[in-house]
Amino acid sequence: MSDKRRVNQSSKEEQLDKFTVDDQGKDLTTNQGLKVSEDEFSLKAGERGPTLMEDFHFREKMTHFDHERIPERIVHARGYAAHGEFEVYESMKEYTKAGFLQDPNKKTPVFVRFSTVAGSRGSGELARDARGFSTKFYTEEGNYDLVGNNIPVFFIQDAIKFPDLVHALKPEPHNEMPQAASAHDTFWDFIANNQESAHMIMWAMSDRAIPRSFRMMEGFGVHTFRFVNEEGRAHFVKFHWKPVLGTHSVVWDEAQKLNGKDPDFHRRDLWEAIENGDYPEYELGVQILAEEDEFKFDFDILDPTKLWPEEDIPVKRIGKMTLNRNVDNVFAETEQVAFHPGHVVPGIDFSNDPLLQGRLFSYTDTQLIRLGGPNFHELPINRPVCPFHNNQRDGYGRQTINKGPVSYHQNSLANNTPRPVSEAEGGYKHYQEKMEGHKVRARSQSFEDHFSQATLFWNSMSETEKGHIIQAFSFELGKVKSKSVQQQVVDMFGHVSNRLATTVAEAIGATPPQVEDSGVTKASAALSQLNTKMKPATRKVAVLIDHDFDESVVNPVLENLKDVGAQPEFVSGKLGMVKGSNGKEIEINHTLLTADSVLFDAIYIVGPFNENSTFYKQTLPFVKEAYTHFKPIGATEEGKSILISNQIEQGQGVIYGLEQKEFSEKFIDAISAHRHWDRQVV
Ligand code: HDE
Repeated sequence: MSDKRRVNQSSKEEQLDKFTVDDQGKDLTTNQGLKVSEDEFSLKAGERGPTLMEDFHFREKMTHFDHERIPERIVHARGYAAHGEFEVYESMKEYTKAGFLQDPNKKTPVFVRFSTVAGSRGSGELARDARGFSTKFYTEEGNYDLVGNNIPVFFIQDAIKFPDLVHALKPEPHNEMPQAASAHDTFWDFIANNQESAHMIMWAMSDRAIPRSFRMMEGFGVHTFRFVNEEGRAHFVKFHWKPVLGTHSVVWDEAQKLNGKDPDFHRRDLWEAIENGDYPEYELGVQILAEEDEFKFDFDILDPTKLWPEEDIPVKRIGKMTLNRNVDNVFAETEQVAFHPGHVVPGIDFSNDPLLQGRLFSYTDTQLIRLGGPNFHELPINRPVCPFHNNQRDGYGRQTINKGPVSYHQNSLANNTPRPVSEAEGGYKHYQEKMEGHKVRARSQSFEDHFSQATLFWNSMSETEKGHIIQAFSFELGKVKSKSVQQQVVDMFGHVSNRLATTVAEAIGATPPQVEDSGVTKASAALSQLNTKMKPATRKVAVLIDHDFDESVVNPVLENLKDVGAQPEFVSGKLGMVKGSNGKEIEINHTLLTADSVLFDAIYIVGPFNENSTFYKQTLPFVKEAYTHFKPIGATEEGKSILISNQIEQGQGVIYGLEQKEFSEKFIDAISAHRHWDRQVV
């Protein structure tokens, strides 16, 4: 058992321990347990002769290797996960009987996988894309999966269109380009011809699609679900995850550079935070709606292209999830975990959202091909922590040894066991919603307004965020080759905002839209990231430093940064130690060859600089790039020359020339602000 595991012992940890093996220090054997005496040379007929068939060790080793890969997920292939726990703040008894939402003293183990949607398993993590946010709660009543995204709405209203959407989004089949990108003809052709996507596209073109960190993004269950209480009374519910660090993003130029400098940027960020003990935290929020209020809104609550404005239906924060342990093995855990929105527990039920209804089929189906058969629930990461018994048998890779002759229901030989359990004893009972209607292939009229909430989103953005959305559209459509598709998209978004569509039309050489926008004037403050929490904690600060740095100034600043949880990392011309003016030694973490400004949240320019040195010459563009990405920059008296050479000393969020205490305060404020959008870009 590893040390990190001891910190967080839970029923799920104990279960995983039984399957966890440490090979270190052990003898090498075959899979049959036979000790192996030689693992470098195959068995040959003579030293220079052919390899022999009877070399079972070679055959076993090679065969296993040949079969190491499984199909990647058709969507959400690139993902990363961690273990943690969830605690509810107070009993939710009034609304739901779900066991894990009753007792504030109970900790429920969770496993969370974050992902991008479009890219392959090896793609860069900073793609402009929605992020998956899937949580498996290992409750005492069975596994509950909340399989959400970091965007609260979706592209389409009916699951039957999902294969079309994904075909259009994925690399084009004739040349398999572009990877992990929506900036191409088929995607935008789909959008223009399936205009229910308008609202989701507004989110996908916004900063939400390029998060700074998995730790700094919201999660949403997207669909309307149902809470059902002990008395059988139901409420509609929407689920939210609210990150304790706030919701923050990078800028698009930075995202593209990060994909080259560190395509693992998001997983590394999550992994390192957990290894450092900076456990990511998210509050679970719910919007609750009485059944009788179902028709009180100007949108249909079953329509997954609509959100419930938080100002109209407040988000009640009901608990907290903490991610506190990295996986031991990415394949066994992250890759083999199988989520399914249909994994529910008593007290949680579905709505008739036609997108959700289709998902309830797709997820098990996909695991059958991906994980190779119907026994994927036996994989350690997927096993519930409560017992499970039924008459399902056999299939590829079956591990359970079910005893006895009886594997059918009803029976007398085993006293009709395993037996169905009444609702009172915890048996799941579907909510008895009254249904009537004709069998039709149709979209409800109440799903036909595609633009009002897209405009609501646009209205809710700050000027900076609107600018980013315009840039994103101009980038994406700028990559589209078909003039007709470009024009169709401009015309479509004319319904959302004339200003948006006209500015984009100008940027891409299309004709401004000739349509009226939706006329919606409402805005929702909760949608703008400028209204999120601003904190310096876990922000990475590149300290550009060299020998003879002024310790009396620098040491207290470094202490102040650490006190608020910011993380200084030292960058210099060479690796090794640098010595301060009073002899203090600091170990350098990066050179300007191994680091880049895009890997940091803030820059502290210390120096001193020798103007002829390579370090100085490389520092100038490093700082300038951070400036153009609106990042906070602090400088010592010696570092000031870099600001002046780059002509950025007047910029917002550029801090220098103050006595130490005031400098620290202002610099920390600048770091908390995340980015300084009012800056003139040089
Ligand atoms: Fe998924 N989705 N999805 N999806 N989805 C999958 O299941 C599907 C949708 C989401 O980390 C697949 O195991 C259909 C909405 C996440 O392992 C597949 C439809 C939302 C993940 C599938 C949707 C999601 C998936 C592929 C339209 C946000 C990654 C691999 C009806 C609420 C889970 C897999 C993980 C994965 C089908 C739409 C979120 C093919 C048919 C809406 C986070 O089953």
